[in-house]
Amino acid sequence: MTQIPQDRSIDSILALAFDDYKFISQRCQRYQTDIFQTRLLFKKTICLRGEEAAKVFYDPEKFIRKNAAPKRVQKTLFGEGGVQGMDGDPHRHRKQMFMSLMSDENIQQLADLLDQQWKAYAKKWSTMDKVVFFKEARAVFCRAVCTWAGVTLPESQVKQKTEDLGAMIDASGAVGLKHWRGRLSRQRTEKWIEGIIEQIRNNRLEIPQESAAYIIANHRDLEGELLDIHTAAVELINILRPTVAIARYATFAALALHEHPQCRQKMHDGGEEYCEWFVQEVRRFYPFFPFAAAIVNHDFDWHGYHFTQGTRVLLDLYGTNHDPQLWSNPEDFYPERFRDWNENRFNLIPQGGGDYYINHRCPGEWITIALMKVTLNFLTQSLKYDVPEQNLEISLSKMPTIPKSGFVISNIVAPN
Ligand code: HEM
Ligand code: MYR
Repeated sequence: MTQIPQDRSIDSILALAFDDYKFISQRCQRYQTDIFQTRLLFKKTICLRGEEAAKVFYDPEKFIRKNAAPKRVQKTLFGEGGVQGMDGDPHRHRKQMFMSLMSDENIQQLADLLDQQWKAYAKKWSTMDKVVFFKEARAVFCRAVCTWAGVTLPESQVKQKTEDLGAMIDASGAVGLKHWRGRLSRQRTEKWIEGIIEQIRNNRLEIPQESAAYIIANHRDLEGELLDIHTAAVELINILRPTVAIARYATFAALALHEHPQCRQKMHDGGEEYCEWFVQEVRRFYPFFPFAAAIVNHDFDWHGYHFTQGTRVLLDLYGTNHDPQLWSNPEDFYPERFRDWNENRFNLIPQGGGDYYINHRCPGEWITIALMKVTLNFLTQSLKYDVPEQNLEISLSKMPTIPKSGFVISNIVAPN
């Protein structure tokens, strides 16, 4: 057996562990390896990067997810009792519930709702001096997804609900006040959504049978039981929160258009195909979900290294998307790289890898791509705006990160 390279530079320093997108890849570079061992959050942790690593990481025989996410992430981002921490047949059954929402027609409906919201917001912005695009985008996505999912969202509550869904995301890698704000936002949101589930079950809220809220409220587990009300709420929030999270990619896309103005013309000339490359490049290039976590299910050997049952393993998603062995000039933003991309399930993994139905790969990846396309069409074909002087720096030691200014736009002209 080869000894797994050891990194002793830190021992469970939370800030470092959860606060740097380059944490894993820098050490891989330093030790000339795609695997090393360290201590994070007081536990021995193996860090992996790259396509081969992703292939083994997504073998459900070798890795499980129960208790893989730190409690602080469960209390804020994921919730407790949801699909992210499940394994085996119960996981597959729960995952099927999410995948059943992802038909082309359903996704198109959400895309249309988002387009309507963008255009309504553009009208409002045209009466304002300037707006912070990221903040506005969150409300746009929140309104669209609540309507789509069958979740009643009174006008008076849009601001609070948007902030709460956003705060859960912002808290996921944070410590201190931001973390506690995220916990509170989750508690408040769970209470709200539990009420919605209850209303659906008591026939006090009539919503379409194909909507997410209806399907989740009526989902039965492998024993034929309805989900308990808290778990149902956690899963419905697992639709709402990540859709609001797409506002971050929308902001990165707007930034990419600003920093690479030649892409606008290409978007116009290149149609659907170029737009798709652009979306993929935004998802590859910008830092968002840093790594996925799992636990070794039973002892096994891989590439001469020994993995011991119970060890926590992190797969570097951001690092794999920037792996020089997979991507030429990975630090360049270059949508055309997707013209002859050697596509497989383990090389472009901003939303996880492997199989949607069997693994923990994000079931919302098609929604994400569709909604980013709507956003790009809106930004390039409908909206006119200026980008004033501002601090657009993206800190890689903040998780999750966003351009410092939130991307301010001004002199906005809405489409007719
Ligand atoms: C899982 C990222 C959008 C629902 C995941 C995972 C990542 C991810 C990295 C975990 C992969 C793993 O553990 O192996 C993102 C990003 C998004 C996004 C960056 C864009 C903003 C969405 C959307 C939805 C969604 C739009 C639903 C409408 C979920 C669910 C899981 C998941 C339910 C858990 C799947 C499972 O455990 O089997 N996502 N996601 N996500 N995502 Fe997303
Ligand atoms: C979602 O809401 O599920 C999708 C987007 C959330 C991104 C959050 C990024 C930071 C996560 C840090 C902790 C990861 C622990 C496994």
